[in-house]
Amino acid sequence: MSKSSVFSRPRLVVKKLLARAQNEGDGAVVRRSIGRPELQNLDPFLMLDEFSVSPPAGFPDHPHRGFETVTYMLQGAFTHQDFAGHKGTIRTGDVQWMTAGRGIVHSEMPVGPGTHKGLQLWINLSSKDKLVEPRYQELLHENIPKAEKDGVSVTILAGESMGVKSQIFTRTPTMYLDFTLKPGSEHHQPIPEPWNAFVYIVEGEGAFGSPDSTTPAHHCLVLGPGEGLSVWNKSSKPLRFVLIGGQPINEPVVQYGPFVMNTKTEIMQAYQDYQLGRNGFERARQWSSK
Ligand code: FJE
Ligand code: FE
Repeated sequence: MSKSSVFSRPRLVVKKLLARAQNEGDGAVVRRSIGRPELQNLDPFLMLDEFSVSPPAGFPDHPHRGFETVTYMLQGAFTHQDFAGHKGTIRTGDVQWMTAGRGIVHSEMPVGPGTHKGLQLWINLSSKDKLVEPRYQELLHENIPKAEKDGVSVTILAGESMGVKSQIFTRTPTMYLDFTLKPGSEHHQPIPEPWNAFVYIVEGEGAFGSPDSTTPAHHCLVLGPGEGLSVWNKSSKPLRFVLIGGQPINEPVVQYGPFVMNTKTEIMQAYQDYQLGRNGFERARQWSSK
């Protein structure tokens, strides 16, 4: 018998949701969990998409303002190009942490044949950070900290696990952990008490919060309050999932597609700035990706 939990107040699953495939961008397919009508946002998170894209599909030229996008490749490669001349390719295991701040216009397209897969997370910025200068943090797979113990391996994109810390700077305090559990293994991960947190299952199946009920891939599990998450892999196959947590911002969220601000007036301003090429969108009018 597996012990029930090492936490006196374990975080239990309060909401379970299947991320069904839907079309997005230009011919791309995404499984959206956070950001779908039943789960509009989980402060500070606005969206989590598991994307699956084969050329010529992709996410052609589009703007962002007021939040961060975190793109984590699971398979294949994606090239981004933006209106300020930034260009880069991320491959399996690499991560791009983009602070859109006051404004980015970019394209995100797969490179090479086959199916390209990954996760894109949108993290809100607090009102004081919404109009910061855009910034990129890009990490190659080999430079992302990892830890392993007793059949549990973890890649630490943000935050800390098993005594290992990420160097990514998160304007909104965030943890982003990618776990793989071998059959028969278990893990108990502390999560800061006031934070919201959720799990997205990438592969296999696991028991989350309590050992008696299991959940398969492509499900999102919202965690309730408590000290941390206990997880068990009681199946005969590896279990891979991401655990994402963040400090709530507790401010009003007004979203219009790729613009996320605090008020309707600010949204109208963002839309106008984009249309007219002002306040951070100066390069938007004459630019297009190659
Ligand atoms: C977007 C429609 C979109 N999920 N996952 C509307 F498709 C997008 C968008 C993405 C996206 C991009 C990648 Cl690389 C991965 C994604 C949606 O680009 F921003 C809006 N507003
Ligand atoms: Fe984008």
